[in-house]
Amino acid sequence: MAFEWGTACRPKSGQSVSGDTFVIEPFADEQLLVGLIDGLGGGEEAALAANAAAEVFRAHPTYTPTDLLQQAHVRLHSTRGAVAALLVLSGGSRQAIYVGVGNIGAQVYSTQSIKPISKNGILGYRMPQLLTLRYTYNSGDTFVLFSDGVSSRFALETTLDSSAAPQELANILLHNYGKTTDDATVVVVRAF
Ligand SMILES: [Mn+2]
Repeated sequence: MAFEWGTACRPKSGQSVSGDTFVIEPFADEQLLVGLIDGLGGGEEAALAANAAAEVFRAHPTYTPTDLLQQAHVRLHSTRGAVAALLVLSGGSRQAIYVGVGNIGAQVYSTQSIKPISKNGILGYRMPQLLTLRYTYNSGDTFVLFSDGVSSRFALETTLDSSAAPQELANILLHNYGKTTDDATVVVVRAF
């Protein structure tokens, strides 16, 4: 098993549906497609947009992140739009590829300097020039993707146990850093 993961998600206070969603799709030989999507606004309409993007990503995990985001951009024209980040991990070569559009956070716990950033934009409305970031990771590195309903302050927290089991870490991050004023989602993947 090349990857372990955990996820935690909760809707904005007072909403029953989250406008955030995620994709974790193993494919090919020890590869993993990880996606986090935040539909604009909240509730059902936001969920509709986020789920449309998630469907595109799940349908073709072997496509490049750039192709997937372009496809989602077209697919989301008739929706509220969404922001999204994609991470592709290759277990054999320990390669990580990251491409993000809009405000999705990425924090990587590694001895390597892996600091993914996204370009401003909105799938369905305004596609930026996509930036494909490539890294080599170490066995045991931990990748955290989070929506803007989670405060990025956790990345500065020195007492946080980033080596905790992925599901435990996802729960802790959502509980301690989730904002009640927005949908909040954390995806944690440990790669070996
Ligand atoms: Mn949000």
